Amino acid sequence: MLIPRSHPRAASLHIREKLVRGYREGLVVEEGLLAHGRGEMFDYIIGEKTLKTSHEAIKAASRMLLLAKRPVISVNGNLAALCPKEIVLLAKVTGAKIEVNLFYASKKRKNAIALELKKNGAKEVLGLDAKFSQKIPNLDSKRRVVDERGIFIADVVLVPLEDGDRTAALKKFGKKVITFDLNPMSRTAQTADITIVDNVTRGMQILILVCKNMKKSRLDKNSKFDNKKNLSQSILAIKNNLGRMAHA
Ligand code: PTJ
Repeated sequence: MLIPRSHPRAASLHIREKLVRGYREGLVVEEGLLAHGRGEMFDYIIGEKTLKTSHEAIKAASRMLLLAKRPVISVNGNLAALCPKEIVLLAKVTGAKIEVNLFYASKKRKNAIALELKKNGAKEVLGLDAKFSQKIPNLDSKRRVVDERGIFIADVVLVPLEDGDRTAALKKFGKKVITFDLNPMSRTAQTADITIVDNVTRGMQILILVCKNMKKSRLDKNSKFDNKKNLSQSILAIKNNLGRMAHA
C-alpha cells in the first residue's frame, strides 16, 4: 500500500510496513508484531516526536558508547527489520561490534538477520557460530547465549526493544546497558543505565548524528546521567501529553 507523505500518521504507517516486511522475510517473529503494537501505543501518546528528555539520554548514550572499550549492539528481529542501515552506521561511528541475540532463537532467523545486516554494509556479525557461544549467568531465556567475542566481553551493550530480565542479568555480569524503549516503565527501561524513550527509528538516527558530532570534541569522562530522574521526567511529559489530548 502506498501511503501519501501528507497522511497525519504517515511515519508510523511506514514503520509498521517495515516491520510487516521484516516478518514476511523471516526476520521478525509474530510476537515481534505484538511488541511493536505496544511501542506504537506509547509513540502515539508522546506525539511521535523525540522528547526533550530523550535528547538528553541520547547525548549520555553517545558519550558512553564513544568512551567504551568494547561496545556491542545487540540486534533482535524487530531492530533488524526497522533500522538495519542505522545499526551498521552506528557500529561504524562508535567502533561497536554487531551481535544477533534473539529471544525466540533459531539458526534460520539468525542467518536471515545477519544477511540483512550484511546487505546494509555490515562486515562482521557475531552471534551466529556456536563454537563461540558462552552463557550469561542468572538468565533463563535463549538470550543468555552470547558470543565470546561480543556481548560476553563487552563493557557497554546497546539492547534495544525488549521488556525483560536480560538487562538486570547483564548488569549483574558487569556490563553497562543502554536501551531504546518507548515504554519508560518496562523492566528493561527501568533497569538500564541509560534509557532512550523514543521510537528506535527516530532515535537511532539522532544517536548516530550526535556520536558523529561528539567524536570531533573532547569527551567529558566525568559527565553524570541520572536515568531514574530522566525516566520520571519522560513519564511526566507523557502524562502532560495525555492531559492535553483529553482536553483537545
Ligand atoms: O526477535 P526476538 O526473538 O529477540 O524477539 C523480540 C521481541 C520484540 C518479540 C521481544 O523482545 C519482545 O517480546 O519484546 P517485548 O517484551 O514486547 O518488549 C518490547 C519493548 O519495546 C516494549 O516495551 C515496547 O514498548 C518497545 N518498543 C516496541 N517497538 C518499539 C519500542 N521501543 C522503541 N521503538 C520501537 N519501534
